[in-house]
Amino acid sequence: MKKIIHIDMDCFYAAVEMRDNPELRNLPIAVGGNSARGVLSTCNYIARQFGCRSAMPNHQAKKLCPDLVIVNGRMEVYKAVSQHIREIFAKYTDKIEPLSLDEAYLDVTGCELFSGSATLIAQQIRQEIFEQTQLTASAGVAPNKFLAKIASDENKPNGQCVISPDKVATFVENLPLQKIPGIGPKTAERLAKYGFHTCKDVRASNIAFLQTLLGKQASTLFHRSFGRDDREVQVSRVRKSLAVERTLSKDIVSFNEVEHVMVALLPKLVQRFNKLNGYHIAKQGVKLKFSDFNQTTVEMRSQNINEANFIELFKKAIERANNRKIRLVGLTLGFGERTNQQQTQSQLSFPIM
Ligand code: TTP
Ligand code: MG
Repeated sequence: MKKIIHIDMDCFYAAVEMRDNPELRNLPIAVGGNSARGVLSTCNYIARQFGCRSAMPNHQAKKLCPDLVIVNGRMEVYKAVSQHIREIFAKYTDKIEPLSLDEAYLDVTGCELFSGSATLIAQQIRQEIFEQTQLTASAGVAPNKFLAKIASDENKPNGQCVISPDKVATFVENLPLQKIPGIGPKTAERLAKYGFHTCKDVRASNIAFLQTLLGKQASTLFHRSFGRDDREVQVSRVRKSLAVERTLSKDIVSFNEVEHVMVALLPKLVQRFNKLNGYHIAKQGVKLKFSDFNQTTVEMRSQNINEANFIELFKKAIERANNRKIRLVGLTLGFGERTNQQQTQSQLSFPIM
């Protein structure tokens, strides 16, 4: 039986801003860009009471909460804090899988501290994070990754939740399906139409029927509904690239349509890149998949995320369409050897979303 801790910082970017600017502490605040197209990266818990959420357009958030203070993000500070909390994790275990700047799985199965009590280890890690960074974290403690992740959300902010092996069955039974990572709102809605609301409903069904609704996802959902997850904590490897792509609901043909999709994908690429720590860009690339399922990629050297470069690359890629329609549009970044100087350059040369 494994002991997994999932740690997740509370309203991370916003918490850092409140820490560094005490005037903001009792106000509803959000972190985001100031551009007209801007969306919130996150917001503090005061703003959440008004309904503000991550990824919400600025103007919509302002409507819900007219006093909302939107501050610019400072990625370099968030990255430094992220590095700091990872150093704290490393004191407890070397089996650490970071999921983003503010979130990680820790496997503490072999850890002898506190007579091996994962509950007390999690408590201690959160306390150490608070003492060293003045920021709060929440934790989930469970026998596997899936349950630990759900648990860390249960008592947010500044709380923790333990699902001991004997509690797994009861916890999972009444778990709403949309709480399961990987089950998005649309999938949950589809499942609900067939009477699947909680894990109990899924358990009473079978993989074959679930497959007709979910395809490949069915078997995972079936196992999760019994609280089963045998995925190991993956100690992170060096990344060579990052890609975001979109399969279109309807095939497209024109360059303008491709450009339109690119504009929608770009903030996602920037956001995913911002969440990585210590990578510097060496290449930009694009990908098109055609209606016959063949695909083409074009790339160029680049040290930052440059919109004009993507446009040039798509112009080249679309020349290869030969009357085929386009079913998928993708953007990629290739990473090179890390040097501190280049890293700083690339961080400064694109907007923080
Ligand atoms: P989360 O852990 O999802 O959110 P959070 O830490 O702000 O709030 P919570 O207390 O619910 O955990 O994401 C961590 C950071 O990642 C968040 O502070 C900002 C950034 N982020 C974005 O930039 N865009 C997004 O859509 C999301 C979800 C997060
Ligand atoms: Mg968080």
